[in-house]
Amino acid sequence: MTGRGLRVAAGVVSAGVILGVAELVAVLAGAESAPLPAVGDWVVDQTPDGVREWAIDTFGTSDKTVLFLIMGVVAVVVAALAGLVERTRRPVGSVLFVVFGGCAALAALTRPQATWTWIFPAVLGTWAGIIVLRSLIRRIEDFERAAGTGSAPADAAPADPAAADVALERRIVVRGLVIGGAAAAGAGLVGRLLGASSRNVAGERAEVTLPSVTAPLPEVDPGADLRIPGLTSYLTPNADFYRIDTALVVPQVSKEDWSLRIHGMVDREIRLTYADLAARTPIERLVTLACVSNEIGGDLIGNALWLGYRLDELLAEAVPHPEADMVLSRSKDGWTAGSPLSVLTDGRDAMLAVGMNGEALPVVHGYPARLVVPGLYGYVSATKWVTELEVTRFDRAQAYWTKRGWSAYGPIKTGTRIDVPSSRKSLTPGRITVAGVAWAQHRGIRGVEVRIDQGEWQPARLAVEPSIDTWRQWAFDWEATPGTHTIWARATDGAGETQTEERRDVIPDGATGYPSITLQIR
Ligand SMILES: Nc1nc2c(c(=O)[nH]1)N[C@H]1C(S)=C(S)[C@@H](COP(=O)(O)O)O[C@H]1N2
Ligand SMILES: [Mo]
Repeated sequence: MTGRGLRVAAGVVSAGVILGVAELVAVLAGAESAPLPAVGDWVVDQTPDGVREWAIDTFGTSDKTVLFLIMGVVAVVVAALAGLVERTRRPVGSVLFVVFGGCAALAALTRPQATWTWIFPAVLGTWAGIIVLRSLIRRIEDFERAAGTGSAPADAAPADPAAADVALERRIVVRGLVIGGAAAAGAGLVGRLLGASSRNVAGERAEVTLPSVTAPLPEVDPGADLRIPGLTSYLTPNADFYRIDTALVVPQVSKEDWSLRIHGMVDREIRLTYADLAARTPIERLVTLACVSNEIGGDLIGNALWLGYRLDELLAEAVPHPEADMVLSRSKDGWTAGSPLSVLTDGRDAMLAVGMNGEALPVVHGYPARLVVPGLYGYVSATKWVTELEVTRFDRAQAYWTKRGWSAYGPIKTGTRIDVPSSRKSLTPGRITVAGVAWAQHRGIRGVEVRIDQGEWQPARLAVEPSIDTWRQWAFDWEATPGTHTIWARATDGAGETQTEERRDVIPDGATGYPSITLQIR
């Protein structure tokens, strides 16, 4: 390896030391305070809407992985550069580390849940990285002098570099690189493992016994599932439930530390602990959650049995002021949603949920507590890891996505999806069952119709609807004829309103338009 190659390696190893040591310090300070998650979170916050949508469009739910990959590449390039420019007497590379380390510390400080201790991972990591960089560069300069290359001052270079010296100096550098690299990897790994085990709440969650409900729901009517192969099941198992959130590191909130504060425009501020919930009466409800970013035909929608506590009761105890019209819910990681106070208190089963399909909430779905509001898209209602309800007004407060161009109000639009048949299957003429799900949460589904090509709209048969707050399965038997056919579907809600045909994108308040599939029959 030449002096250049060794310098690049020295830069990368030292940057590794920064990140590794930072991970170790973050065990004490908090996982999200480490440079990668802190900068990643900051980038997510600052990304302009256009870029954000492009990223979500292009990478879908792997957008977080892509972000970390890009940050990794940037880190390696900056580190290599720092190694190349560092000199014992002109520590330009170290200065570069200080600048980037400082940015990481600032990014950590701007996180909503940050305390001042959040600067320590980046600061101590950078300090360790610079020590390693300086010591490696000293050895590389010795090597460069011995090899008679590089920019080491000529007066210090031996007049006649002996080949043996060069080999020896190189070995010293390589040994330093290996030790530094091992230390970086070791610190990073230990930091990650310790961090994961010390804060991880998966174990505690597994031990939770949900409260029993005095008025349990009857078993879900088997008629809710048409049992057609390929058709989405009425209840979505937790493991298959879509996940959407801005959290790069899943918040780990212990029920022992959790509390919910209801404050703002209220007569009586309330703080509830998890233990306090035991004295309250829980309810159990079937509710279909949907994401405003769900495209026509998309799968960002799922149905579960939620167990929780009525929000109207909780809010009534706080006594909201008559001028208040919004509840700004806030999560442990600082995300916010703004829900109309009127919707939360109009008698529908808006709840502070602690259970999902008979288990404690999965950690990614908001353990220990989240909001579930029938009829509102998740971005304006379904706050996971919820810790605060601030009673306020729409003209005073803006929630996370509203600041980024999405509508302040997000009632769920009536929609439907065609699940079967799959257009990838080879299909032959004869009877084919077309089936899917339709939803109009809190209004219910009165009908679904299907149209083949430019034919008449024909009614589909409907599964049992156990609750107007959930989706409803439908099916249509079609006598398929040879050729290429396009099949359309549309739903009508419980109020008799049919979904609009007009195709609109998900931003600002949800996609519209009829779903369709095109099939080859032969
Ligand atoms: N803390 C937090 N809660 C959140 C979000 C988030 O980014 N952070 N995203 C919301 C959005 S946009 C949706 S669609 C739902 C998704 O809930 P799920 O991941 O349990 O399906 O959570 C909502 N709650
Ligand atoms: Mo969403």
